Formats: sequence, C-alpha cells, structure tokens
Amino acid sequence: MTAEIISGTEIRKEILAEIKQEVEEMKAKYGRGPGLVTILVGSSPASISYVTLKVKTALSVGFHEIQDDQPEDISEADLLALIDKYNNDPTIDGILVQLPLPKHIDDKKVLDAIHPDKDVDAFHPVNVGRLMIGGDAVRFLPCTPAGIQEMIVRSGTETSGAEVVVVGRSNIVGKPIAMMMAQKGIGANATVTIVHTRTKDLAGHCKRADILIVAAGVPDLVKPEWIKPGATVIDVGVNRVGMNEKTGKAILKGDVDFEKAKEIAGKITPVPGGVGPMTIAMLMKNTLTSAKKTLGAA
Ligand code: L34
Repeated sequence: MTAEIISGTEIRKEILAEIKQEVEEMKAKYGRGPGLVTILVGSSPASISYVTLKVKTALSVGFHEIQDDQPEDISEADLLALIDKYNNDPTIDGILVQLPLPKHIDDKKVLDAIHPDKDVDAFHPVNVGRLMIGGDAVRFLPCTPAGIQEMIVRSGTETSGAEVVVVGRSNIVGKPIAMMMAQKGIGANATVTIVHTRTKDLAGHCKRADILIVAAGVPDLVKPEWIKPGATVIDVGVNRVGMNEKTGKAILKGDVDFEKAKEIAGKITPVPGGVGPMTIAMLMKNTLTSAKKTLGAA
C-alpha cells in the first residue's frame, strides 16, 4: 500500500489563512499588524531562497516586513548594532537572522543579542530553557520542530505512548523536537530516542519507530528497510543534490529515499513540499504570537 502524503504545502495554506484573518482583526483593533525583520548576511543560494520565501509569505499575510540584507563582510560589531536597533524598534515583533553566518561572525553571540521576546526562531538560551521547562513557560517554539509537530497532529498520527526516533541532534531540529515529543501535551507524550553518527545500531533503532523524524542532512541516509511498516516518516532534510539544467533551479532531496519509503510507511512527508514550507508558516505564527503578547491581546 502506498503511504498517505503529508503535504506541508497544503497544511501551510490552512495556517496562513488563519494568520491572515487574525492580522486583519489585529489591525482593526490596534491599528497595526505584526512586524518581522529578516536579516540575511551574504549571498548563499540556499539562504537567499529561504529568506525570499519568508519575506513573500510575511507580506502575503499582511505583516510589516523589513528585508535587511547585509554584505558577506559585515563586521560582527555592526551586525550586533543592527540587532540592537531592531530590539528597540516598537514596530518590530520578530527578528530573524538567517543561519549559517559567515565564519568571521560568532553566531552564538549574534543569537544571544536578540531580545528573547523578539526571538521568533526560539534559538536564544532563554527560549531554549523555556522549551525545556514546557507548559506556560513557552513563548515561542522553534519553527522547524513546531512545523513537524503540527504536521504530526494534523495528519492524525497518535503520539501518546508512541515510539519516536529522532535521527540527528542539532540545536535547530534534533534536540528541540525530541524534547517537545517527550513532554506532556497534544502531539506529545511519546517515548523518544535520539540517534546520531555515533549510534551503534542505527537501522535497529529506526525499525522500532512508530514515528521516524530524520534531520541528519544526508541524502537518502534512511533506507526503506529501516522503516517499520505503517510508520509515520517526517523527512526534515533539504539537500541540494544538483541543478536542473532547464530551469536553473536546485534539485532538492530529503534524508529518506522517498520513492521506496512511501511503499512501506503509513504516512510520509515529501521533499520539497514537506517540512520546509511548514517552517516558514510557523515563523509567521511566532511573529503573530509575539505581536499579540506585546499588544496584550494574548
Ligand atoms: N535563523 N536560520 C534561521 N532560522 C531558520 O528556521 C533556518 N532554517 C534552516 C536554515 N537556516 C535557518 C530555515 O528557514 C532551514 N530553513 C528552511 C526554510 C524553508 C525551507 C527549507 C529550509 C523551504 O521552504 N523549503 C522548500 C524548498 C525551497 C527551495 O526551493 O529552495 C521545500 O519545499 O522544502
């Protein structure tokens, strides 16, 4: 049987429609909508592609959006000063500095400089700590993990008591999604295992997973025979594996061999059109949340 495809593109549409509606109500009631600034340093094609999508999406839901592109050779001090400017700008509810940054800039210093209440990526240590504590402490969830959890919930996958295996232990995806799935709450209450490059029996762990979340950044890492029949597979990988000669666009591939995996899995996310679009939708949701809290509307 072929797996049900969990379409990030479709779910995103629903979420953005909900957000757009709320933005209109906010503008009518408070005289302003949410404000987001995206800061892109340099010109990596992947980052340009993602930031362009973020800007377009923000404008489509009625946000005040500032696209602040900076040259590759901007100094760390100038970047920190820029962040400080937006920290103090009352029209800005969310500050996003696209990663990765050039090598001469300490990304930890930069992320720490963003005010936690405007940190719509939820990468600041304060927001990471709040996520760990869970419940009412949480202001923002990191965008990719939040998108993954939303897809799991909206696809009707049972998480309570489920075996979740997370492949990858990054700060952006692996660590936070593992913590979120283990916590109490909707789309959570799971038994979670984190596996990584030093794990002895990667295949054995994956085979036990009712929900397999793969965020390793290695194309086709997960083999079809590692998937438990009927499992829900969430593929976070967005690997640029080549260029389409005709369109000039990058060819994207996930961390899972999709064509074969979809014959075994119960539900599966595609690449492109899966987790990527959800990441952007959740960024919009976080920015809306930030504005609501600032305005006293939530
Ligand atoms: N600060 N840096 C910060 N926040 C983030 O949340 C990110 N991330 C990751 C890289 N750096 C970041 C993103 O935005 C990865 N990421 C991201 C966002 C969107 C998409 C992929 C990764 C996405 O929309 N992918 C599309 C294809 C886009 C294309 O054609 O290039 C998809 O369908 O998968």
